[in-house]
Amino acid sequence: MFTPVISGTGVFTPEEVITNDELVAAFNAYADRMNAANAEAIARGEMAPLEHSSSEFIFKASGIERRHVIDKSGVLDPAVMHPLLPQRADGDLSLMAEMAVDACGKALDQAGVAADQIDLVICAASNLERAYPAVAIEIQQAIGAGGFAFDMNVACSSATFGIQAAADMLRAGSVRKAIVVNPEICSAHLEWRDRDCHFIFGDVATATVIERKEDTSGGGFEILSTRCATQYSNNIRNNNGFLRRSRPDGMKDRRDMQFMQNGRKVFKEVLPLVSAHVLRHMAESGVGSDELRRIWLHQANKTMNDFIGKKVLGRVPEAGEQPNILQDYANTSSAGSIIAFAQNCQDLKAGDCGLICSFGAGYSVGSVLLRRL
Ligand code: CO8
Repeated sequence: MFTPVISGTGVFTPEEVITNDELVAAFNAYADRMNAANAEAIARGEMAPLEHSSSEFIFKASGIERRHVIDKSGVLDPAVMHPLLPQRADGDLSLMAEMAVDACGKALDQAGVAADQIDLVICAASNLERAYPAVAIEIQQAIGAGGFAFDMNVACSSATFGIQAAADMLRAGSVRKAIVVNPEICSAHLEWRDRDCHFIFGDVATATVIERKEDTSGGGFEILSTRCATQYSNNIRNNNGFLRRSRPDGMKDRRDMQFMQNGRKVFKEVLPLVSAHVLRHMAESGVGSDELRRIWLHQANKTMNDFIGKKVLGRVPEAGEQPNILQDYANTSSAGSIIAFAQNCQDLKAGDCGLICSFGAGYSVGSVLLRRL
């Protein structure tokens, strides 16, 4: 058995930023247009008017201040309300692969690994921009990796589930160097016209290089153990899929073809699931709360993270122990906990333990216990 080590991470951050104020101004302009266009139906009581969104609510409910997106022009145009992402020719690099190549390049540089040494590429994300060929295989070719590649989707837990898959293959010896990459174009499956969720997501890509311990020059993070768990729930759902066109109403603008959630229920049901999962994982691995120097959590909601941090550590986390990045990135699905890790791990000392944990649709929870080398 070999020991897997995270030796590098990379983050691709889109240049365009939407602040809460910009987002709310666009949403409110859209709501006003809709209300004006449907004034008679509203007056007859056949339709409820759309209510305004507010920056204060968004910050208070989520902790989000801004988000990066691939295209802000369409999202902020009240007549469009979605990103404008032109269809690319089949011979061109796809958008997910383009984001992934940038993140992979940064992760490989940090690890000091040449792309042609990689023999496993996992593209793990909440949604793939096409059914096949696998985006991972396109990324494999674009970066010049060898071996094999495949896609996987466990929504917000895709990165940790991908890390477990790669780490297990590394342990068994079937691969030598892996990269798990998470290109998340959440802006394209968010319903920007729904006040309840229009503020939640942003775009980003992260990449994580995993190698055998004996192949690294030190300084990485040994993967002590991983745990994944799932429990079926309809509370976070997106019905878009290839069956859409075969349904009689297939081409209609159906709300269920974008991200939908029952946020309150998710909040209440996922918190105990995650806390119990992490505490069990730590107990089984013989790592006590007092040994945990850092927790890099999924970035969906600040109150949620504060709660989980307190449960896991058994006290209110001190500043920096449980870093949040969602104020700058919003929820970036599977990439969130990896951004938090990538941007807040280098100050840990040899022997320090930390835990990456993601959770989301499915429901799904994935945790990765690490020790700094
Ligand atoms: N502005 C002003 N008021 C608002 C707004 C708004 N934008 N939105 C809602 N309100 C109002 C509501 O109407 C409600 O009013 P009333 O009390 O009169 O009914 C009031 O504010 C409170 O509403 P909520 O109870 O909904 O507000 P919450 O405090 O629960 O906050 C959150 C809403 C932030 C959504 C919160 O419930 C939350 O964070 N829940 C957990 C979310 C979560 O973790 N989801 C994870 C899903 S992501 C995942 O797994 C990956 C999916 C794939 C990625 C998809 C990419 C697009």
